Amino acid sequence: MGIRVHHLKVEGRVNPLGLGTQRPRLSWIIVSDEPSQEQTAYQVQVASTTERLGSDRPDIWDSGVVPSRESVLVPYGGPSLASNTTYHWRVRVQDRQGRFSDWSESACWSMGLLTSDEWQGQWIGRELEAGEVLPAPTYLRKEFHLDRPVRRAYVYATALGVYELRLNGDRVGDGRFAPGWTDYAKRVQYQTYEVTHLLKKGDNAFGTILGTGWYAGHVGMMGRHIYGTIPRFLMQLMLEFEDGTEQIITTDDTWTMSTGPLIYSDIIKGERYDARLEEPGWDRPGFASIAWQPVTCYPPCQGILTAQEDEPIRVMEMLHPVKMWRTERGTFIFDLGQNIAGWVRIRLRGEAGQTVMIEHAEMLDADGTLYTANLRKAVQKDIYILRGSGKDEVYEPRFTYHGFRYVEVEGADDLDEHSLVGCAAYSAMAPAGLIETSDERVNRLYHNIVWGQKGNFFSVPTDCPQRDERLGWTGDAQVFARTASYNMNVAAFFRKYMIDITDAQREDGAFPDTAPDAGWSEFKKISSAKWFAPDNAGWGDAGVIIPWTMYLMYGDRRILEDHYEAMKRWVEYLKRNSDGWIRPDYANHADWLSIGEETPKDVLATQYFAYSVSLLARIAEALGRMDDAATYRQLFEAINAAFVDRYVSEDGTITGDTQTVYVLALSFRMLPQHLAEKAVHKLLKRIEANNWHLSTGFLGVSCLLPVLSDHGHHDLACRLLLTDTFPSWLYSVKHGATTIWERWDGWTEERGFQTPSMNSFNHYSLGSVGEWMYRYLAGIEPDPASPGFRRIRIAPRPCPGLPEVRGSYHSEYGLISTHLRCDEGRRELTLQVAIPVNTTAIVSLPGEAREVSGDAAAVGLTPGERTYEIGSGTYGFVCKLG
Ligand code: RAM
Repeated sequence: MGIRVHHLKVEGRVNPLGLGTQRPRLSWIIVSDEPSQEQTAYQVQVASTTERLGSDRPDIWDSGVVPSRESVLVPYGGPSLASNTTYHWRVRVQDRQGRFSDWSESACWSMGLLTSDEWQGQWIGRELEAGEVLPAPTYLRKEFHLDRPVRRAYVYATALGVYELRLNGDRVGDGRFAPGWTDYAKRVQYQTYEVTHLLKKGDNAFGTILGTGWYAGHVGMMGRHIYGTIPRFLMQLMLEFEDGTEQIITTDDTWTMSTGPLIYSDIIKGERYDARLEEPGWDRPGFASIAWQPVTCYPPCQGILTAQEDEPIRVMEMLHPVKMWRTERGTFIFDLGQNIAGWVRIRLRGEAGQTVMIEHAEMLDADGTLYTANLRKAVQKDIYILRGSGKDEVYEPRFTYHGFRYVEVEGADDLDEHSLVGCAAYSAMAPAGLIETSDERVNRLYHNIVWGQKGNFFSVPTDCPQRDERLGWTGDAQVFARTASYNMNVAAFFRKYMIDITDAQREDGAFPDTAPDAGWSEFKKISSAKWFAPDNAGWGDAGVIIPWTMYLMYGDRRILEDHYEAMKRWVEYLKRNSDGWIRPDYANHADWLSIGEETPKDVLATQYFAYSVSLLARIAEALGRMDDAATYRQLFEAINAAFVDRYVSEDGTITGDTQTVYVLALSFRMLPQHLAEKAVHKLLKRIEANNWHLSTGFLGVSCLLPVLSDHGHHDLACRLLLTDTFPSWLYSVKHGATTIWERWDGWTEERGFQTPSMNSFNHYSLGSVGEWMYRYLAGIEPDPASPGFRRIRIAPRPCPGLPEVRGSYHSEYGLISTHLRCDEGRRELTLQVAIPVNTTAIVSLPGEAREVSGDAAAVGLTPGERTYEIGSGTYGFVCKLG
């Protein structure tokens, strides 16, 4: 078989609808049976129909044969793209021997509404009654008649609030919580749906359910009405008939509204649904809507309407209970066996008016009841009132979600294991990586990390899914971004989140604590001015760290370009707010939730200052802005000098003497060689003093194991990973955790549950060790000089106590995999490696290879390390260990 091209993507997504960019970037994956194969040229064609694409002359764009190795994020270079239009494309590539592949299958994308004046509809909704704290969602409907067959029908829709759109009784699309969370005063995302197949000649009807969502419902601990008080909906159906004529149907004053069975549905406060109030047929044509009222129309919204380009939230997994029992109170408790974010779908039967309460919790208390003390003001209860039809009734909530593993159902008769399933909902990111080792505890930890992501990547990266918080904390997101991108494809997710971050950037350049800011900065002023500074070290820095991480993992240069000015403003802000390059002792979160050691805030803030500056220098260089790069490199040196002068003694002690001060100074390369060696020694002393346990919090923990592995102490890194006594990662695993806990001591054998006011059991931050597992155990890493895994570093390190590790990662070029095995006496190591077409890798082994299968060229030998250069294909190495 020759070379083949498949898996075409546009802006990182398969056949995306409603793009907002004029220069979408195209990617494809190449496969071949031959080793060391690569692309030497490509040709892209774009046409308005698949027929024209198949013809000799595509009518939109033909790139011609372009000599190039680029196969990821190749910008479209044809004429400008039109609103509400579908484009079909295909690609073929030339291999090293000059042979062309066949044309790929065709793929497509469509453009959204590119200018605001194309929106012809009006925002519609319902005036709420005074005092409606948990207002009833609004039901909206509109009938329309089509007298000609339809060729193409696209809907563009959005809400200030959250909406579910239905057409002729069917749900349009499978997204939930549309339009997603942004700072609605600045931008509102709209969604694009193809609905041709849902329409019919004759009468049709739209139905929409509109809830408060983040816009008008409760957000975090800040209460409700953060962005506005009255939810509204905007929609536009663009029809193209077979006869070439067109028609637009929009939201306007001809729609009618009512309330329905949803009594309330609030992200933080749960849902109440009275099935007796259902009006069957309300979302179909021919419904007698006598009691329905005219809608209220509202002026255009303040924020710009922008195409949603990240994945929608969807129900991604369904979990069947692993256990169920009846309590003495007559309630039923179900255990899903996994802590998730989402809700349940439950089947019930009973009398009309019978009230069933479904309560959710992450843990059970010592007495076997649900542990809900950690929810603060969140209400994780959904209430369903039965229709009582004598038949099964299936219920699942709509505009609320919960963080839970256990479900208690009260008020229902005769439930069994099959009565409910857990629906895990998250932003629909494609899975990317996998780690499997010979130690089941490590595998569980790995899955807990992945579940931490599934439970929290919900339009924004939230800290937790259960208590009244669920905010887009920037610090959490930055420490976890690299792990997240190994686990799943988060390119589009973080592209969107970076816009949230820059939308929340203050005029003076300070990046926020949470994005969207969601009134947090105002709220914190009132609640605790001292503790919450606006520009927290390790939090605000997310505005630089996240784009850099996306560039490394996906080769996405545009995210650097788009946010370059914002990043510069952040660094300039830090400069202005430093004193002799030291960040003064101001309030910040420090090394949040560290255990037993407190890192001084000024030390940590100066370290992050240096880090942001060093990354900005690298970003400037990647963008070819050499003057800026030189300026920031110099600034980095100046900060380091000031840091050493102020905080580092000749014997390597850094002020604070915590694990984290050493870890960050080493990770951020702030120390000259002679002090770095001493600092490593001091770090070891701190770990030893803690009886070989970690003490790091959110910030220190992400760098702890990488620093140890990079400075000759990989065995200690492995030891910390495999420790299961308190505090450690495996401590929670040993005690049944299925997600990453917020605190090392969220629950301990001695003291049970801790600090209920802040004790989430689904908080991904301490799971940032996932990055180390991929980089050092599986040994899969992008080379920063050729980002996005175009050039790969393969350097798995044998881990004492972990004889076998398999790792894989779906890069934008294709699948990378490693399989490492050590024999019992740790005398010999075997490694299998596969890398995709159009990439190369440097494989580093801890010694000379005795056997090599595949065409690997030995390129280097340094003490204790042997390196090989490989092209695409599969390789095996057998290597003697020292
Ligand atoms: C809490 C959460 C969050 C953290 C902030 C500082 O609200 O633990 O994860 O980022 O504090």
